[in-house]
Amino acid sequence: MAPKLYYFAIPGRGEVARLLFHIGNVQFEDVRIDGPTWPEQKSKFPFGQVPVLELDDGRMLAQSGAIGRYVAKLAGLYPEDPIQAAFADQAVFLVQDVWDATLMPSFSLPAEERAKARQDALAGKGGDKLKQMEKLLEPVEKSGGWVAGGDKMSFADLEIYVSLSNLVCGMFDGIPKNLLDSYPVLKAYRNRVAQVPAIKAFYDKDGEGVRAAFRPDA
Ligand SMILES: N[C@@H](CCC(=O)N[C@@H](CS)C(=O)NCC(=O)O)C(=O)O
Repeated sequence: MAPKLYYFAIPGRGEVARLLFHIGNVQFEDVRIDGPTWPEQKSKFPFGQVPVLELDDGRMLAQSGAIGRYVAKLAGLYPEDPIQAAFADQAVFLVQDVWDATLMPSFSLPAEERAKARQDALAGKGGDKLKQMEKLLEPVEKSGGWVAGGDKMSFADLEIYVSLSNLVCGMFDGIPKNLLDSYPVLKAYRNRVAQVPAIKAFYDKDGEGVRAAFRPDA
């Protein structure tokens, strides 16, 4: 049996694994949970959350970071060199910092206060984190290379690409769709990753709605 990836239909935290399976040409079942059926399904997952990868022996692997690294190894997108793997992780943890500074605090607020909280975050700590990401990616973008170093795209490039695309996909009030115009390095890098043929092919097939923001030059 091919592994089953459980997540909602949105890109969210499930998209990196979906892309890794696709790029690596590794068989999997993309189980897209229908929102209204979630409450009755929640308890079958280890921590009551998704993404979860059900392995062929029935074991359930939770946590997007663990799933991403496992599937990256299957797909050949996990750096073999330990230092490159560490730089890949450095970038992924910075992605988490960006997310924590721009969006996470707003989720605990009432819906009508979220847009303002996100705008304030972008003007403060969230914007600072995005600038740090620009600094990290500037030499990468200049050389046309990849964030772990070496000459090969890794799962960390996908993590950055997916998180930037998620950020501007229109799902989060207060985060403008043209946010990356203010971060030209991030914009250029995101667009370059989006042009990788296997990634472009994925969104040529499944690039409607919020996934339009994952296309090249979105
Ligand atoms: N640390 C977990 C967080 C997972 C998480 O927050 N999942 C959300 C969707 S993005 C979820 O399952 N929400 C439904 C719920 O908590 O009931 C990961 O990275 O996988």
